[in-house]
Amino acid sequence: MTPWSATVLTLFPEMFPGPLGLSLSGKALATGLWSLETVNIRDFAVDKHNTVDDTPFGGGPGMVMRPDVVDAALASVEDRPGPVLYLSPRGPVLDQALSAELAAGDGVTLLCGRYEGIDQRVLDKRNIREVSLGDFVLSGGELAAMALLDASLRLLPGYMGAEASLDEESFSSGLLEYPHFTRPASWDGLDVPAVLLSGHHENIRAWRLEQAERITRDRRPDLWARYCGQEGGGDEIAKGAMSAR
Ligand code: 4GY
Repeated sequence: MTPWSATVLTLFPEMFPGPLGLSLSGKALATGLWSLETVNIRDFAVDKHNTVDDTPFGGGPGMVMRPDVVDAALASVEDRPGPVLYLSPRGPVLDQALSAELAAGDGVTLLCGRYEGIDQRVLDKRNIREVSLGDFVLSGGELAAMALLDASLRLLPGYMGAEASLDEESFSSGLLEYPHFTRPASWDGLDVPAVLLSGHHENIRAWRLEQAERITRDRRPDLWARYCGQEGGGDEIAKGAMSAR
């Protein structure tokens, strides 16, 4: 089968696969569930010094990535499947819905900026979507690209071991996760909630839903409001999401 295709345009291809080469994502890469191609933007430089940046028009600090170089790099991967995304704090924030949408497609191309960013004309000409991880500034898009990839990769069919299930976790339900416990049942004078030892699956499901709702209400009023406004009643969604394996 064709692997899910990740293409990353970067000035630092040596950063990849990085952490994505380890653990489940590394296994999935090795077994061909997904493929990774890095494109070194510097390979598309046109002068003898392989220049990729230049000073900003209008003045100010730092350097800007040259439109001709970045455009040539993008032209070299035009036939890759999926959308082209530019990792930038200016974009809408990545969420589980976009991660799932990307995972359901054939792949993604990620454009990683450095310095002060990329000449706006390339982004405009190619109508490139921007996606943000949140309201902070990284030194470059690479770490954000890895995080975005990780969030989609783990949703690929066949990524998880048989015992692990995604559909009762945080965000598939619109709720934050309920608390988790493992052995020993009593540790350091702290006991695991008795209901979890009861073997009463309906009570366990109800307790977990109640906990997830309380934590979401207390910590993330924005998620709580959305959850309460969900079509067809939150109960059904939550019940499905919280159902025992
Ligand atoms: N936050 N979410 C982010 C970022 C680095 C200079 C523009 C973020 O996604 N990416 O901070 N990226 C900057 C580096 C060019 C992107």
